[in-house]
Amino acid sequence: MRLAIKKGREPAVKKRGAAVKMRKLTAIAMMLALMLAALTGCSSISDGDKKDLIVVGFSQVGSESSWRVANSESMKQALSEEEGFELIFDDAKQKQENQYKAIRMFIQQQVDYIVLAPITENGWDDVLAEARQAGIPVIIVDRQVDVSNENLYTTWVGSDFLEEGKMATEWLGQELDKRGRSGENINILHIRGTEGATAQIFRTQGLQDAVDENPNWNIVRTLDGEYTEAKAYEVTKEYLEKIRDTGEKIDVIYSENDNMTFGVLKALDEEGIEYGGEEGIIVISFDAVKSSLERCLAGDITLCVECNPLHGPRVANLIRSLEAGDVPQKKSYIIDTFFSAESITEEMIKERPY
Ligand code: GYE
Repeated sequence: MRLAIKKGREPAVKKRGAAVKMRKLTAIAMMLALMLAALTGCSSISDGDKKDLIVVGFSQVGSESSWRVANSESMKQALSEEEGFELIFDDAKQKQENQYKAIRMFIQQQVDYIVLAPITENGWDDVLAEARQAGIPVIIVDRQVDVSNENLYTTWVGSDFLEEGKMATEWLGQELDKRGRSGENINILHIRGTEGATAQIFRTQGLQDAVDENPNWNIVRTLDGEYTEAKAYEVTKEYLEKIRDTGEKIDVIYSENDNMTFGVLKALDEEGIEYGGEEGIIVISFDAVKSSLERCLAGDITLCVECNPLHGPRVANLIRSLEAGDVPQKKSYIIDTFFSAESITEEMIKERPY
Protein backbone atom coordinates (compact mmCIF):
# COMPACT_ATOMS: atom_id res chain seq x y z
CA MET A 1 0.00 0.00 0.00
CA ARG A 2 2.87 2.36 0.78
CA LEU A 3 4.13 1.80 -2.72
CA ALA A 4 0.79 2.74 -4.20
CA ILE A 5 0.72 5.95 -2.25
CA LYS A 6 4.31 6.86 -3.04
CA LYS A 7 3.89 6.13 -6.70
CA GLY A 8 0.61 7.94 -6.75
CA ARG A 9 2.06 11.07 -5.28
CA GLU A 10 4.60 11.40 -8.05
CA PRO A 11 2.42 13.12 -10.64
CA ALA A 12 1.21 15.60 -8.04
CA VAL A 13 4.73 16.41 -6.92
CA LYS A 14 6.02 16.70 -10.48
CA LYS A 15 3.23 19.03 -11.44
CA ARG A 16 3.80 21.25 -8.48
CA GLY A 17 7.58 21.24 -9.11
CA ALA A 18 6.97 22.44 -12.63
CA ALA A 19 4.59 25.02 -11.31
CA VAL A 20 7.34 26.58 -9.17
CA LYS A 21 9.45 27.14 -12.29
CA MET A 22 6.44 28.44 -14.13
CA ARG A 23 5.76 30.89 -11.37
CA LYS A 24 9.27 32.33 -11.58
CA LEU A 25 9.06 32.69 -15.33
CA THR A 26 5.67 34.30 -15.26
CA ALA A 27 6.11 36.49 -12.19
CA ILE A 28 5.60 39.70 -14.13
CA ALA A 29 2.54 38.38 -15.92
CA MET A 30 1.10 37.29 -12.60
CA MET A 31 1.73 40.65 -11.00
CA LEU A 32 -0.10 42.27 -13.85
CA ALA A 33 -2.93 39.78 -13.45
CA LEU A 34 -3.10 40.52 -9.74
CA MET A 35 -3.17 44.26 -10.39
CA LEU A 36 -5.93 43.70 -12.90
CA ALA A 37 -7.82 41.53 -10.42
CA ALA A 38 -7.46 44.25 -7.78
CA LEU A 39 -8.65 46.88 -10.23
CA THR A 40 -11.66 44.87 -11.36
CA GLY A 41 -12.41 43.58 -7.87
CA CYS A 42 -12.14 40.06 -9.21
CA SER A 43 -10.69 37.61 -6.67
CA SER A 44 -10.64 34.45 -8.77
CA ILE A 45 -7.60 32.18 -8.59
CA SER A 46 -4.96 32.95 -11.21
CA ASP A 47 -3.64 30.36 -13.65
CA GLY A 48 -0.32 30.31 -11.83
CA ASP A 49 -1.98 29.41 -8.51
CA LYS A 50 -4.13 26.85 -10.29
CA LYS A 51 -1.01 24.83 -11.01
CA ASP A 52 -0.62 24.39 -7.24
CA LEU A 53 -4.02 22.80 -6.87
CA ILE A 54 -4.39 19.11 -6.17
CA VAL A 55 -6.33 17.66 -9.09
CA VAL A 56 -9.06 15.20 -8.06
CA GLY A 57 -11.28 13.23 -10.41
CA PHE A 58 -14.49 12.15 -8.69
CA SER A 59 -16.72 9.50 -10.22
CA GLN A 60 -20.13 9.88 -8.59
CA VAL A 61 -22.83 7.20 -8.98
CA GLY A 62 -25.61 9.54 -10.04
CA SER A 63 -28.22 11.79 -8.47
CA GLU A 64 -30.79 9.15 -7.60
CA SER A 65 -31.60 10.39 -4.09
CA SER A 66 -31.56 13.38 -1.75
CA TRP A 67 -28.68 11.66 0.06
CA ARG A 68 -26.68 11.54 -3.17
CA VAL A 69 -27.37 15.19 -3.98
CA ALA A 70 -26.18 16.21 -0.49
CA ASN A 71 -23.12 14.00 -0.94
CA SER A 72 -22.20 15.60 -4.29
CA GLU A 73 -22.66 19.07 -2.81
CA SER A 74 -20.42 18.22 0.14
CA MET A 75 -17.70 16.90 -2.18
CA LYS A 76 -17.87 19.98 -4.39
CA GLN A 77 -17.62 22.32 -1.42
CA ALA A 78 -14.75 20.52 0.30
CA LEU A 79 -12.77 19.95 -2.90
CA SER A 80 -13.07 23.52 -4.13
CA GLU A 81 -10.30 25.78 -5.43
CA GLU A 82 -10.49 27.80 -2.20
CA GLU A 83 -9.57 24.61 -0.36
CA GLY A 84 -6.67 23.92 -2.71
CA PHE A 85 -8.27 21.41 -5.08
CA GLU A 86 -9.31 21.24 -8.68
CA LEU A 87 -12.26 18.89 -8.86
CA ILE A 88 -13.27 17.07 -12.03
CA PHE A 89 -16.75 15.80 -11.23
CA ASP A 90 -18.39 13.07 -13.27
CA ASP A 91 -21.98 11.89 -12.79
CA ALA A 92 -22.28 8.27 -13.98
CA LYS A 93 -26.07 8.36 -14.13
CA GLN A 94 -26.31 5.06 -12.27
CA LYS A 95 -24.25 3.13 -14.85
CA GLN A 96 -21.07 1.27 -13.97
CA GLU A 97 -19.82 1.57 -17.60
CA ASN A 98 -19.93 5.34 -17.18
CA GLN A 99 -17.84 5.01 -14.03
CA TYR A 100 -15.26 2.98 -15.96
CA LYS A 101 -15.18 5.69 -18.65
CA ALA A 102 -14.76 8.44 -16.07
CA ILE A 103 -11.89 6.64 -14.32
CA ARG A 104 -10.13 6.03 -17.63
CA MET A 105 -10.56 9.68 -18.50
CA PHE A 106 -9.08 10.70 -15.12
CA ILE A 107 -6.10 8.43 -15.79
CA GLN A 108 -5.58 10.06 -19.18
CA GLN A 109 -5.76 13.48 -17.59
CA GLN A 110 -3.14 12.37 -15.04
CA VAL A 111 -5.13 13.60 -12.07
CA ASP A 112 -3.42 13.47 -8.68
CA TYR A 113 -6.18 11.43 -7.01
CA ILE A 114 -9.20 9.45 -8.11
CA VAL A 115 -12.21 9.35 -5.81
CA LEU A 116 -14.78 6.68 -6.58
CA ALA A 117 -18.30 6.30 -5.18
CA PRO A 118 -18.96 2.83 -6.68
CA ILE A 119 -22.45 1.83 -7.74
CA THR A 120 -21.98 -1.81 -6.70
CA GLU A 121 -19.19 -3.76 -5.05
CA ASN A 122 -18.20 -5.96 -7.99
CA GLY A 123 -16.44 -5.33 -11.27
CA TRP A 124 -13.64 -2.96 -10.26
CA ASP A 125 -10.48 -5.09 -10.59
CA ASP A 126 -9.49 -4.08 -14.12
CA VAL A 127 -10.07 -0.37 -14.03
CA LEU A 128 -8.53 0.02 -10.57
CA ALA A 129 -5.50 -1.95 -11.74
CA GLU A 130 -5.15 0.60 -14.56
CA ALA A 131 -5.22 3.46 -12.05
CA ARG A 132 -2.63 1.71 -9.93
CA GLN A 133 -0.48 1.13 -13.01
CA ALA A 134 -0.64 4.88 -13.67
CA GLY A 135 0.43 5.53 -10.06
CA ILE A 136 -2.77 7.35 -9.11
CA PRO A 137 -4.08 6.68 -5.60
CA VAL A 138 -7.78 5.79 -5.43
CA ILE A 139 -10.00 6.78 -2.53
CA ILE A 140 -13.29 4.89 -2.27
CA VAL A 141 -16.20 6.71 -0.68
CA ASP A 142 -19.63 5.57 0.59
CA ARG A 143 -20.20 2.05 -0.82
CA GLN A 144 -17.28 -0.37 -0.90
CA VAL A 145 -15.50 -2.34 -3.64
CA ASP A 146 -14.99 -6.09 -3.55
CA VAL A 147 -11.59 -6.52 -5.24
CA SER A 148 -9.18 -9.42 -5.55
CA ASN A 149 -6.34 -7.30 -4.17
CA GLU A 150 -6.95 -4.73 -1.43
CA ASN A 151 -3.98 -2.73 -2.72
CA LEU A 152 -6.07 -1.69 -5.69
CA TYR A 153 -7.36 1.18 -3.58
CA THR A 154 -5.69 3.32 -0.95
CA THR A 155 -8.45 3.93 1.56
CA TRP A 156 -12.24 3.90 2.04
CA VAL A 157 -14.59 6.09 4.10
CA GLY A 158 -18.32 5.59 4.65
CA SER A 159 -21.06 4.34 6.94
CA ASP A 160 -21.46 1.00 8.67
CA PHE A 161 -24.57 -0.22 6.85
CA LEU A 162 -24.89 -3.42 8.89
CA GLU A 163 -24.89 -1.33 12.05
CA GLU A 164 -27.66 0.79 10.52
CA GLY A 165 -29.70 -2.34 9.82
CA LYS A 166 -29.11 -3.55 13.38
CA MET A 167 -30.19 -0.21 14.86
CA ALA A 168 -33.40 -0.40 12.82
CA THR A 169 -34.31 -3.95 13.76
CA GLU A 170 -33.37 -3.63 17.43
CA TRP A 171 -35.56 -0.56 17.62
CA LEU A 172 -38.37 -2.50 15.88
CA GLY A 173 -38.16 -5.29 18.45
CA GLN A 174 -38.50 -2.77 21.28
CA GLU A 175 -41.29 -0.89 19.53
CA LEU A 176 -43.34 -4.06 19.00
CA ASP A 177 -42.80 -4.87 22.67
CA LYS A 178 -44.03 -1.44 23.67
CA ARG A 179 -47.11 -1.88 21.51
CA GLY A 180 -47.77 -5.26 23.13
CA ARG A 181 -47.32 -6.98 19.76
CA SER A 182 -44.14 -8.96 20.27
CA GLY A 183 -46.04 -12.28 20.13
CA GLU A 184 -47.90 -11.44 16.92
CA ASN A 185 -47.12 -12.45 13.37
CA ILE A 186 -45.37 -9.47 11.84
CA ASN A 187 -45.49 -9.03 8.07
CA ILE A 188 -42.68 -6.93 6.67
CA LEU A 189 -42.65 -5.37 3.21
CA HIS A 190 -39.02 -4.92 2.20
CA ILE A 191 -38.11 -2.19 -0.30
CA ARG A 192 -34.61 -2.92 -1.50
CA GLY A 193 -32.00 -0.49 -2.86
CA THR A 194 -29.70 -1.11 -5.85
CA GLU A 195 -28.78 -4.79 -5.74
CA GLY A 196 -25.09 -5.35 -5.03
CA ALA A 197 -24.49 -1.92 -3.48
CA THR A 198 -22.92 -2.12 -0.02
CA ALA A 199 -25.76 -0.09 1.49
CA GLN A 200 -28.23 -2.61 0.06
CA ILE A 201 -26.25 -5.72 0.98
CA PHE A 202 -25.87 -4.82 4.63
CA ARG A 203 -29.18 -3.09 5.30
CA THR A 204 -30.79 -6.21 3.83
CA GLN A 205 -28.57 -8.43 5.93
CA GLY A 206 -29.53 -6.48 9.07
CA LEU A 207 -33.17 -7.24 8.30
CA GLN A 208 -32.54 -10.88 7.38
CA ASP A 209 -30.55 -11.49 10.59
CA ALA A 210 -33.41 -10.09 12.68
CA VAL A 211 -35.99 -12.16 10.80
CA ASP A 212 -33.87 -15.26 11.45
CA GLU A 213 -33.85 -14.41 15.15
CA ASN A 214 -37.58 -13.68 15.36
CA PRO A 215 -39.61 -16.59 13.98
CA ASN A 216 -42.80 -14.49 14.02
CA TRP A 217 -41.33 -11.86 11.66
CA ASN A 218 -41.87 -12.57 7.95
CA ILE A 219 -40.66 -10.73 4.90
CA VAL A 220 -43.84 -10.95 2.83
CA ARG A 221 -42.25 -9.44 -0.24
CA THR A 222 -39.02 -7.80 -1.36
CA LEU A 223 -39.48 -5.13 -4.01
CA ASP A 224 -36.62 -3.53 -5.94
CA GLY A 225 -36.85 0.24 -5.66
CA GLU A 226 -33.34 1.00 -6.94
CA TYR A 227 -33.03 3.85 -4.43
CA THR A 228 -35.39 6.11 -6.39
CA GLU A 229 -38.79 7.47 -5.49
CA ALA A 230 -40.22 6.77 -8.96
CA LYS A 231 -39.23 3.11 -9.05
CA ALA A 232 -40.35 2.43 -5.47
CA TYR A 233 -43.69 4.08 -6.18
CA GLU A 234 -44.17 1.97 -9.31
CA VAL A 235 -43.35 -1.39 -7.74
CA THR A 236 -45.29 -0.70 -4.55
CA LYS A 237 -48.36 0.48 -6.44
CA GLU A 238 -48.29 -2.68 -8.54
CA TYR A 239 -47.89 -4.83 -5.42
CA LEU A 240 -50.69 -3.10 -3.50
CA GLU A 241 -53.03 -3.54 -6.45
CA LYS A 242 -52.21 -7.23 -6.54
CA ILE A 243 -52.92 -7.80 -2.84
CA ARG A 244 -55.93 -5.45 -2.75
CA ASP A 245 -58.58 -8.13 -2.31
CA THR A 246 -56.48 -10.87 -0.75
CA GLY A 247 -56.63 -9.65 2.84
CA GLU A 248 -52.83 -9.73 3.04
CA LYS A 249 -51.73 -7.31 5.72
CA ILE A 250 -48.55 -5.29 6.07
CA ASP A 251 -47.33 -4.45 9.56
CA VAL A 252 -43.93 -2.98 8.80
CA ILE A 253 -42.29 -1.34 5.80
CA TYR A 254 -38.49 -1.55 5.77
CA SER A 255 -37.35 0.83 3.05
CA GLU A 256 -33.64 1.11 2.32
CA ASN A 257 -33.67 4.85 1.62
CA ASP A 258 -35.82 7.94 2.16
CA ASN A 259 -36.67 8.61 -1.47
CA MET A 260 -38.01 5.09 -1.93
CA THR A 261 -40.01 5.63 1.26
CA PHE A 262 -41.62 8.73 -0.24
CA GLY A 263 -42.61 6.68 -3.29
CA VAL A 264 -44.07 3.95 -1.07
CA LEU A 265 -46.06 6.44 1.02
CA LYS A 266 -47.51 7.95 -2.15
CA ALA A 267 -48.65 4.51 -3.29
CA LEU A 268 -50.17 3.80 0.16
CA ASP A 269 -52.00 7.15 0.05
CA GLU A 270 -53.49 6.29 -3.32
CA GLU A 271 -54.64 2.90 -2.04
CA GLY A 272 -56.09 4.53 1.08
CA ILE A 273 -53.89 2.44 3.38
CA GLU A 274 -53.02 3.96 6.76
CA TYR A 275 -49.47 4.19 7.95
CA GLY A 276 -47.52 5.77 10.79
CA GLY A 277 -48.95 7.00 14.05
CA GLU A 278 -49.54 4.59 16.91
CA GLU A 279 -51.72 2.15 15.00
CA GLY A 280 -50.79 2.30 11.32
CA ILE A 281 -48.05 0.46 9.45
CA ILE A 282 -44.67 0.99 11.11
CA VAL A 283 -42.47 2.71 8.51
CA ILE A 284 -38.69 2.38 8.78
CA SER A 285 -36.56 4.50 6.46
CA PHE A 286 -32.82 4.97 5.94
CA ASP A 287 -30.78 8.17 5.38
CA ALA A 288 -32.73 10.62 7.59
CA VAL A 289 -32.54 13.59 5.24
CA LYS A 290 -34.40 16.72 6.33
CA SER A 291 -37.58 16.04 4.32
CA SER A 292 -37.75 12.59 5.85
CA LEU A 293 -37.29 13.92 9.38
CA GLU A 294 -40.19 16.28 8.70
CA ARG A 295 -42.40 13.33 7.85
CA CYS A 296 -41.12 11.60 10.96
CA LEU A 297 -42.22 14.57 13.05
CA ALA A 298 -45.59 14.45 11.28
CA GLY A 299 -45.84 10.79 12.34
CA ASP A 300 -45.82 9.33 8.80
CA ILE A 301 -42.41 7.71 9.13
CA THR A 302 -41.92 5.89 12.41
CA LEU A 303 -38.14 5.53 12.34
CA CYS A 304 -35.43 7.35 10.38
CA VAL A 305 -32.04 5.67 10.53
CA GLU A 306 -29.30 8.16 9.82
CA CYS A 307 -26.69 7.81 7.11
CA ASN A 308 -24.45 10.85 6.99
CA PRO A 309 -23.67 11.93 3.39
CA LEU A 310 -21.23 14.74 4.21
CA HIS A 311 -18.10 12.93 3.08
CA GLY A 312 -16.48 15.92 1.34
CA PRO A 313 -14.40 17.15 4.31
CA ARG A 314 -13.48 13.55 5.18
CA VAL A 315 -12.14 12.91 1.68
CA ALA A 316 -10.32 16.27 1.64
CA ASN A 317 -8.63 15.38 4.93
CA LEU A 318 -7.64 11.94 3.67
CA ILE A 319 -5.99 13.55 0.64
CA ARG A 320 -4.21 16.08 2.85
CA SER A 321 -2.85 13.32 5.04
CA LEU A 322 -1.69 11.35 1.98
CA GLU A 323 0.01 14.50 0.72
CA ALA A 324 1.77 14.75 4.08
CA GLY A 325 3.05 11.21 3.56
CA ASP A 326 0.81 9.57 6.15
CA VAL A 327 -0.78 6.18 5.60
CA PRO A 328 -4.45 6.42 6.56
CA GLN A 329 -6.44 3.48 7.89
CA LYS A 330 -7.64 1.15 5.14
CA LYS A 331 -11.27 1.69 6.19
CA SER A 332 -12.80 4.50 8.23
CA TYR A 333 -16.35 3.93 9.44
CA ILE A 334 -18.38 6.90 10.52
CA ILE A 335 -20.96 6.82 13.30
CA ASP A 336 -24.66 7.21 12.55
CA THR A 337 -27.70 7.47 14.81
CA PHE A 338 -31.51 7.28 14.46
CA PHE A 339 -34.61 9.37 15.07
CA SER A 340 -38.04 8.00 15.97
CA ALA A 341 -41.40 9.72 15.58
CA GLU A 342 -41.52 9.76 19.37
CA SER A 343 -38.14 11.41 19.93
CA ILE A 344 -37.79 13.80 16.97
CA THR A 345 -38.08 17.54 17.61
CA GLU A 346 -38.36 20.70 15.45
CA GLU A 347 -34.93 21.69 16.75
CA MET A 348 -33.29 18.53 15.39
CA ILE A 349 -34.80 19.18 11.98
CA LYS A 350 -33.63 22.80 11.97
CA GLU A 351 -30.09 21.68 12.73
CA ARG A 352 -30.04 19.25 9.84
CA PRO A 353 -27.84 20.65 7.05
CA TYR A 354 -29.17 18.33 4.31
O1 GYE B 1 -28.78 5.45 1.34
C1 GYE B 1 -29.18 6.22 -0.85
C2 GYE B 1 -28.28 6.46 -1.97
O2 GYE B 1 -24.97 4.38 -0.72
C3 GYE B 1 -25.52 5.20 1.42
O3 GYE B 1 -27.25 5.51 -1.81
C4 GYE B 1 -25.75 5.31 -0.02
C5 GYE B 1 -27.18 5.15 -0.45
C6 GYE B 1 -28.19 6.03 0.24
O4 GYE B 1 -28.84 6.51 -3.18
O5 GYE B 1 -30.08 7.23 -0.62
